[in-house]
Amino acid sequence: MGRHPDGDQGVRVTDPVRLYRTVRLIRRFEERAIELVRSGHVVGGIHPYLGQEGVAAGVCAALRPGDVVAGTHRGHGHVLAKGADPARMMAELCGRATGLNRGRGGSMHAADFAVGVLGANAIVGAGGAIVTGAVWARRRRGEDLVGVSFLGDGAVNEGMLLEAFNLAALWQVPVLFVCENNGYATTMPVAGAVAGSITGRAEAFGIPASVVDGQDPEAVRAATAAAVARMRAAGGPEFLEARTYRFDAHHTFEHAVRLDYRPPEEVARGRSRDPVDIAGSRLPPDRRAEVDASVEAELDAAVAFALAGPEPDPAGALEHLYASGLTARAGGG
Ligand SMILES: Cc1ncc(C[n+]2csc(CCOP(=O)(O)OP(=O)(O)O)c2C)c(N)n1
Repeated sequence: MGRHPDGDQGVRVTDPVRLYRTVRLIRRFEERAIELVRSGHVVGGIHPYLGQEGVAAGVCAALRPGDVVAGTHRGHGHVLAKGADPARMMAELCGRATGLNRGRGGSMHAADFAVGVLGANAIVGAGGAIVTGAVWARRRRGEDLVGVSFLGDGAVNEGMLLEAFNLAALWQVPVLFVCENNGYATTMPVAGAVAGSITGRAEAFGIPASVVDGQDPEAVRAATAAAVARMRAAGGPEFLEARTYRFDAHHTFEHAVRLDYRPPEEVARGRSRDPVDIAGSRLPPDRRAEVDASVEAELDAAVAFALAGPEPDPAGALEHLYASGLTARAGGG
């Protein structure tokens, strides 16, 4: 992450200013993206990451540029925290040719290999298998890296994730599985879906597991740094359950169709522990105001860049489907 106009140079990754800036950037990016959903520029809606920013920011602050991450359907924060350009990410959400993936991935499939983002992913639990395979293959080629799979509490009941645990443990692949336990999978509470415990899933495969306060970005950074240091030394996987809360809807469709599945007192309690304020309280007020202004300027430019970008040419719809240079043809044969 070397693009922050905010004095990134020479700032250590543990710098509270940098951590706060990432949390604040994700918060305001999401709020801007919701405005663009409402104005019709983002078609189909998004899964807002509001409230969970401390997890992506804390985890990615403990990684190296060459490490890789796989995100989820609620993945904007993961992509931004690992260092993707917010302007190109916003353009991707708007389906523009200037987007990270030429506007073909959109909100749930944004990827940026240049900064180690293997992709957000609409398939619940898929990221665990993708990142385990990618890290295993690249380490066999002699590369020194670790990986992170972000996943929701809903993913812990997916067979694919358990298969990934098995191979990561068996082959000692250094992947940190980060479960963002926000209490719900869509409208299903964890207590109604998860037998046993979340950490117990990983422990059953001999994967060391711990729990962290996901609303405190510095606590997440410290827990990740400790896990990653053990993984780099010993090689095997680890599991981190970050207890967090989703401040907004499961998906922006809920803004139109109000669903009644979270008691108002619970929502108020969840929102009272805001990662933006927790990280911001560690900065002098004037420094926090400077960061806020610089984030706002960066996002003004990002939205302008996104809306100025052309839409992809429909004539190229079948390009970029195959990696080997093969081209697709419309119709059979
Ligand atoms: C394999 C699979 N099953 C079901 C779905 C539909 N689906 C989309 S999001 C979601 C809930 C996921 O909950 P969780 O993993 O807790 O993440 P959260 O939405 O809370 O961030 C489901 C079931 C899907 N996308 N993929």
